[in-house]
Amino acid sequence: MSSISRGHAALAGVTAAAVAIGAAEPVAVLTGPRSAPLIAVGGLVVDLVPESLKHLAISLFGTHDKIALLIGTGVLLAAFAALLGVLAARRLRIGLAGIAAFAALGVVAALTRPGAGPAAALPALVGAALGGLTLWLLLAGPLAPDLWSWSPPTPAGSGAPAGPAGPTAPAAPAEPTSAGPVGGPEVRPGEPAPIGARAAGRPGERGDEADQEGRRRFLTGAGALLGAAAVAGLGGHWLAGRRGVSAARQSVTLPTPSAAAPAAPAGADLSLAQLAPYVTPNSGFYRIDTALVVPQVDPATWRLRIHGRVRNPIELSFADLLARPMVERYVTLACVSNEVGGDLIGNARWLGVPIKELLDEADPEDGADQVVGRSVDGWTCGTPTAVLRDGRDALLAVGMNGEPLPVAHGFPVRMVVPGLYGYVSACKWVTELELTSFADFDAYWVPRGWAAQGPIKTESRIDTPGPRNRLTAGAVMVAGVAWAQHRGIRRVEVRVDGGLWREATLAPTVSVDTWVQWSWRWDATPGEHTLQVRATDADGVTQTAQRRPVAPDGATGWHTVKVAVR
Ligand SMILES: Nc1nc2c(c(=O)[nH]1)N[C@H]1C(S)=C(S)[C@@H](COP(=O)(O)O)O[C@H]1N2
Ligand SMILES: [Mo]
Repeated sequence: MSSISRGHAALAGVTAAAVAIGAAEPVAVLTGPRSAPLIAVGGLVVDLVPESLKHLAISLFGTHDKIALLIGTGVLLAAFAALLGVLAARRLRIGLAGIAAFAALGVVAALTRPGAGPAAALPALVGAALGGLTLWLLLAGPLAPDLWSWSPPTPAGSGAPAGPAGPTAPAAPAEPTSAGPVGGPEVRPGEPAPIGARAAGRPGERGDEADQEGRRRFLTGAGALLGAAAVAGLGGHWLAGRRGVSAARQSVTLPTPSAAAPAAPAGADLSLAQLAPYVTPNSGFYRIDTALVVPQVDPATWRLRIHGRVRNPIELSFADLLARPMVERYVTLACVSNEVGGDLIGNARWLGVPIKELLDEADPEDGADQVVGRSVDGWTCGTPTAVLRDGRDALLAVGMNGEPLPVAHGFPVRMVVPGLYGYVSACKWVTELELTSFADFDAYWVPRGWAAQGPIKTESRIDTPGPRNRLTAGAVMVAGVAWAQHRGIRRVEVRVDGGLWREATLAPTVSVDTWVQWSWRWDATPGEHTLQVRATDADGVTQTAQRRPVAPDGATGWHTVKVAVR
């Protein structure tokens, strides 16, 4: 048994891990943020979630679980590192082997990220080398308290191990305690002495002062290394941010559209508190993607390839794209993971080039019924070729509400297709449109249990009143939004307590491609009430009451809100 306490050994392990992760960050500034070990492994986890754990994928799909994933990974890593430190205090080789195993995982994850070059292995390798060095320094090198014959006293009366012997120390004697004999552990012949025990077998040679000096040196060293790891990690993170594309985004001047969006008609926005505004501001627009770090795509080097089963492959630069006639359109984007009543939906004014014109030039072969949009980070979506060519305003968008696309929303170029859920149409950071067939290729979410075809379902939502509002009897404005992109909304109805359906007033809207606000004046009576809403699309099809989950192709059911009136 080592004379290093488990706590100190665990601290050595955690310090080594922190140094490994921290040192990798500045390297990742050069090799790309997705090659940083935590991000690379996290990304691998996101992509590899097996079908049997589909519910997990579903929750990842629809929510902002990225931070939770990274924090969870960090906590797990710290626990492993602590354990590794304890093992390494007995046999340094075990610790180094553990670091090598983690490095291998980091290297594999970084190299298998789409678009990764061999340099992506560097952050994990450099991190592992410095992590290993740290472990040696603290447990066997100049910072190791290997001459200790002292360890913190255990509670009075306990000369026994402070806790159950771990699996790492079967039948090993307790750590030396103040009550126990001063001296080193027995070393069986043929076994190398545990680290930290080498010089500890000579009782009486060292006094308390030297022990405390060794302990101080170890803790100071660990603290300094942790500090250096934090500086390297945060500094690297900061540098990576400076290498981002926000400056490039700021210097983009959007062209004037040759076909401007029709002005939103007066009254399209009822401007009620709690009611979603007709146009969603960029800052409040929902964000859904699998990217653990937002891709930073430099417009100066951006290229779009239109290739695959086409007679005339095309390659465009950002300048080429901006030089083409641009149209501006309001389109309401929706996520397939939006629950009934949910807010994964937003309406924006998009500026871009009609995809139809580019496809006409590329001249797809017959049978190439799928256009696969591919993002710089390898994410893919599959859109029916026919939908992109049927005359709707499917855009390669560069502008959102009068600004260049925000980086998180796909800068410099993304797809926007009215009528289809985002996962089959709205590729952000798009760099490729590949013509293929649905029979030949499954895009990102399809093998993960989501439908290959994703037309948006007719839905409606009550925004006001909310379940927590204090309502008083009398006139209450009930209002919300309804959408059936590219078909349009014909009618919205509201009912109270399962009574008769009452027709709501529809606000004017720009086109069939956006949501519409609706309102209904309710003469509220005291008591508990249930409000429900349903929409009918322009084809005359009424939203179904049947409650279905978001997977595989979008939730259905009537949004229901319970309110109390005094
Ligand atoms: N590159 C990339 N594009 C993507 C995704 C993604 O994970 N990666 N997610 C899609 C999904 S599921 C939706 S709903 C929309 C959301 O777009 P937004 O984040 O701009 O609202 O982006 C789509 N485009
Ligand atoms: Mo989505």
